[in-house]
Amino acid sequence: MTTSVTAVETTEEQAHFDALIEADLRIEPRDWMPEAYRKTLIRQISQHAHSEIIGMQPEANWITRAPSLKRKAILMAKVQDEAGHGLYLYSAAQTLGITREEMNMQLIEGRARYSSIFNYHTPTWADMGAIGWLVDGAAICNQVPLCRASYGPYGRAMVRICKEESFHQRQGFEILLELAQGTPEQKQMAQEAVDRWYWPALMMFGPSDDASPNSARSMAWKIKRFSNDELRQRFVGMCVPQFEALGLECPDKDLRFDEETGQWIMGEIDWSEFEAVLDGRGPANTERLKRRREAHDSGAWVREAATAYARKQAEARLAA
Ligand code: BYC
Repeated sequence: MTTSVTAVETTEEQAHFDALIEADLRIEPRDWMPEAYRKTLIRQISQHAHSEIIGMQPEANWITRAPSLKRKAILMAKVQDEAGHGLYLYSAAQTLGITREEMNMQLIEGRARYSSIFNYHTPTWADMGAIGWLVDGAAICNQVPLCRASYGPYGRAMVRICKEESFHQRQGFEILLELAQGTPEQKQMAQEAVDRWYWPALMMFGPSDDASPNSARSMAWKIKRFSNDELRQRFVGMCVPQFEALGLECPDKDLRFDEETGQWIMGEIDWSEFEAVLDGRGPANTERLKRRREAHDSGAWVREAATAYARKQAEARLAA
């Protein structure tokens, strides 16, 4: 008897959930949701949060060596923004019933994914430009549609994140523009950085649609609004005129415009490189996780102090 009542409730709840999705309304933390929807969101949002946190490292590498005080201040603000993005996203994931500590442990124990893009090195100042322009540019392309994700806390977090990413993208473009218009050596440095980051930025969008196991369901649930390939295509189309404005060359030598579809057709992506990075064998995977673990360990005293302070405050409130 109990089982069938539960079954009826679940069917009704499922129908209500389906109706909300169908009507393009939002699912909120208090709402019933299928377990698979909850799990998918926890997976995507926590991976996204981890990407923001690990993503601080390649740029933090240049804070002490930025070429001017102005550049240093801008870069510090940008890296700090990424930390903020990580925090909004962890908070959004927590509304789905996972703790911050669990997500953190998944990351530092190497059980969680974060974006492949942050496993590459930043050998020159121009890499700061290439990251801002290409990596934040790709992030905006992918994330603007996420502002309309069906899960309320995720979509709302994305609105602010996207505003900040726009600033990041423009500052990266401006770094590259200045270098591209500088001495031949500076222009060369800008070109080499773009050569390093272009293909990995295309890989940020994930595997091609026919190799993306999660896309169809995430799109049916309106978490993702466009497929990986659609967003990658949109990004390439955005980059072409910007390459021209910068006076830099696109590293994709097979890129061509298709008059019939009005789209840019890109050359072959080296998916074996993407798979290696996802498998932990990218240029910087090991050092990124090592650095994250060190930061976690060296921050232990801060967590202990904050916990002790909160306990004392609670005790004082009880005693009053
Ligand atoms: N890297 O079925 P698929 C930033 C995984 S940070 C690593 O297509 P899905 C910034 C995928 O997780 C912005 N893994 O999956 C920060 C899945 O594995 P699992 C980061 C990847 O989820 C600092 C498997 O491959 N942005 O902007 O439908 C400084 C199959 O893929 C990647 C986000 O996180 C990858 N590139 O689609 C500067 C955006 N691609 O979990 C800038 C939010 C795929 O099944 N996330 N995988 O083991 C998304 O939009 C989606 O999760 C993805 C993948 C498009 C990335």
